[in-house]
Amino acid sequence: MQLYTRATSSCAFRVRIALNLKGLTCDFIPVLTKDQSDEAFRNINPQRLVPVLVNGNDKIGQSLAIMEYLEDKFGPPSLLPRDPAGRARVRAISQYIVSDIQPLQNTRIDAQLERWEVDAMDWKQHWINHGFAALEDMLGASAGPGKFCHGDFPTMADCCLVPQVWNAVNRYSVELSAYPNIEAVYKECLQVPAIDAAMPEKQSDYKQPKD
Ligand SMILES: N[C@@H](CCC(=O)N[C@@H](CS)C(=O)NCC(=O)O)C(=O)O
Repeated sequence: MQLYTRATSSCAFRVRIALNLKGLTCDFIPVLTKDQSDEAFRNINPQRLVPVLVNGNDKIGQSLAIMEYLEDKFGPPSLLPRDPAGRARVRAISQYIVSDIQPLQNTRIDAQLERWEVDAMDWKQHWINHGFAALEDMLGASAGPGKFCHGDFPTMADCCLVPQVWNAVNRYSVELSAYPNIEAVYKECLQVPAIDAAMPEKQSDYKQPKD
């Protein structure tokens, strides 16, 4: 398998965690932001986004779709709980981060904010704090016992939470102590070797926080 990735891409970071948690080996192909608009990369992903996973004839974009593919294609450990309500909860947390929080910080948004002369840092802090307020409540409500987003094992929701929090803290100086549930799960996740190995700083193409 190959993963088109970038060390500081939070979306690729999700998939790196999922691969590690499932114990799957994969070659990483780093993609620079400036190369994503090239014709060559458009042939790999018409959306011009990372990540993209290639497994033989299967070529899959969108981090959630990739994680669901890994879940369907390969065996345990599973990134989803067994019960329908638990699976729905994990997917809801994941989708909230992937669809409602992260897109407002994306590179293409950045470029347009610059054209409109909007303070990008202020924008990002505002929308992350807005998203984290609800995420904090989601983690606190009906979670049942457990150290992670859902229960005592990392799930797809943790694969999404860790990169979003890493970005918030390391790039946008968001004060995590305002969100004790998020902070507790994040700290727990950092203790997991499979998650630690996926951190941006541990990647061969890590240079500086860019997107
Ligand atoms: N919903 C997509 C989002 C992918 C995405 O936004 N990737 C970012 C890096 S984290 C990217 O390639 N951004 C380039 C751009 O905004 O043009 C996913 O979950 O994979």
